[in-house]
Amino acid sequence: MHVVATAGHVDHGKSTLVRALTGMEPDRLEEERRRGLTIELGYAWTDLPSGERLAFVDVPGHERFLGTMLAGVGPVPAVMFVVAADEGWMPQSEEHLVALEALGVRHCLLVVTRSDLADPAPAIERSRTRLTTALGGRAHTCPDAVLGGEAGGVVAVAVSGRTGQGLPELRRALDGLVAGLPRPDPGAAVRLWIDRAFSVTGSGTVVTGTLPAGTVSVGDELLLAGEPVRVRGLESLKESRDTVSGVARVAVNLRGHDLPDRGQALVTPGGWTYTDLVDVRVQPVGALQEAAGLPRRLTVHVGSAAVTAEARPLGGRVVRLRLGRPVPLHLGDVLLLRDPGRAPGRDPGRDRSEVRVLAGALVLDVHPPALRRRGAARERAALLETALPKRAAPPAPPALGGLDVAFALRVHRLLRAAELRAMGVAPDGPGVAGEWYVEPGHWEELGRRLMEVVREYGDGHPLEPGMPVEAARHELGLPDRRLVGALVRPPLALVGGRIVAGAAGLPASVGRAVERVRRELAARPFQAPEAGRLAELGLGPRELAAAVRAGSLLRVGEGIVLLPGADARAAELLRRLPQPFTVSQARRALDTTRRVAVPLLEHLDRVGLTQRLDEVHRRCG
Ligand SMILES: Nc1nc2c(ncn2[C@@H]2O[C@H](COP(=O)(O)OP(=O)(O)OP(=O)(O)O)[C@@H](O)[C@H]2O)c(=O)[nH]1
Ligand SMILES: [Mg+2]
Repeated sequence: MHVVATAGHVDHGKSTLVRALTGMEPDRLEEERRRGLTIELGYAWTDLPSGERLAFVDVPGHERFLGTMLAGVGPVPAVMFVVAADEGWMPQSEEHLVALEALGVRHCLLVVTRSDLADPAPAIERSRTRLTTALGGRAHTCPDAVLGGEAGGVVAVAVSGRTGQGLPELRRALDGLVAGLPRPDPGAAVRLWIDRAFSVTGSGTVVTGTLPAGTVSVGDELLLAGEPVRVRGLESLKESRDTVSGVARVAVNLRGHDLPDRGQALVTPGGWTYTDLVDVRVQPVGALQEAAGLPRRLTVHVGSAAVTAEARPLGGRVVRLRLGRPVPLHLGDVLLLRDPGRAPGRDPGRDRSEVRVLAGALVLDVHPPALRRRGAARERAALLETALPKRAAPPAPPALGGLDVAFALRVHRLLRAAELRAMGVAPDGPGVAGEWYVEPGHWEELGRRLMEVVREYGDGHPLEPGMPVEAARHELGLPDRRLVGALVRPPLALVGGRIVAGAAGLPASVGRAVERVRRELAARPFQAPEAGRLAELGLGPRELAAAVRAGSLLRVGEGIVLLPGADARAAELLRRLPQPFTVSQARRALDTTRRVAVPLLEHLDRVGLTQRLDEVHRRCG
């Protein structure tokens, strides 16, 4: 199935055309039929010559219902743009076009109707030029844009909804339009913006919307305004279904739930970030010249939602929006910014041709940090601009925005897999540690800083056997110890919960051998490797001397090496013995042999950690 929305000035014949194409009545309300005016969104569908099923979301053209028009167009990938031959391009034609431009809708078919009343040629000419400049002008961002005709502009069809003239051509053109639409991912996270909610006797609450991608099935648990709800039943185009994948019109039964408002969304748990603070990159459209000219108070439209917002320009085109309520968003979502200042009808002095749509806004961050320092706003704007992939020409639809895991990490440096998923940029490979993903340059920098802090710690605490992992985590400002663990690479080593600066400056093969010794010592701290073992590892007197100089090993006697700090640790154990003690008692306490115990005790005597009392006795502490 495909879904296409209508667009165009009031009374230009949108609903008449939908009726003629589908045989269904898009204007369901009695008031609509009485006034001959669309007020609410209308739904109808037909089968095209190719056999593809096409559903229409018919929008109102009256300027007062712009919000409803945007709710209809918001989640829909393509538009049938209707212009009356006898009236030509009109203010809401322009306003709707500017909205499509802002939203990044690039799939558009021009239909000049009421051709029985006037020659369609002038209206085609004027509208085609305008549509092509606004939408086709950025065709390089959308290679499959529906362009056509000799001039390479938007495809145009002349019809009459009254006489039926041109309808077969229109059906074929619609087939061409939907054939060019991207195939959405059925595995994508679901976000069904609710455009209608009602109660059905016996079934309870039903909500409807356009599902742009992903799959909804009966029994699924989704979130509605952050609260879990169960899908009790499902329909698409009046047919009962067990499962529906986008693009599709769907009606979801949420038995027992209160009636939600339009603009709420049903979403996959964990698939979206609910946020009321976003940093965006603004693309002015219509009359707005630059981001700095945005009014402070705005209405933000996304999907079928319209929320109030306060805008704070951060620098260049980057703007921070504080939304009136949290909405589920992804990086790369496109918001439409509208001036709420002058509501139509309430301000008779308003120029009726004025377009209230101001800009499209590409969501760059759904978790922006607080900006406290002077200059922080500018730095933030610069960071976001430089993190953007170079080829992107935002705002563009998500698939075209090119915002991916790498972008999110350039902005945040360090994120959990779940956070990335909720931002809409699910990682495909493994992280650096557990669920953590880190920007590669930052990871390298952290590795260098860890080396530094471990060295500094060693200098400040010469008697300790290395830096505790928790102290390093704190020093580097990391949120998880596992990250520190993953950063420990030679010449650093993890020994008994501490990080020791290993064989820095040694040749790689020696470094590796020293690491082996250090690992063995970590398990049995006072069982110094025997001469045979050292020889086997290629560690002769010269190599051992270098390792000792590098601070990787501690030499306590001829050919006897232990981990740095082993002497302090030995003193700690010896202090607990009944004083004075003998070599044998020390040997047992340290779980070692005389081969090590004797030179180690002599070393302890030398550094003052033990005192020799006579031939057999020593004291410690
Ligand atoms: N002669 C003629 N009249 C038409 C044609 N299409 C629509 N009309 C008339 O134009 C008027 C408006 O038609 P609608 O289809 O309601 O227009 P609309 O664009 O849906 O209007 P809104 O939804 O309110 O924006 C109606 O009186 C229709 O009968 C056409 O092709 N030829
Ligand atoms: Mg209508």
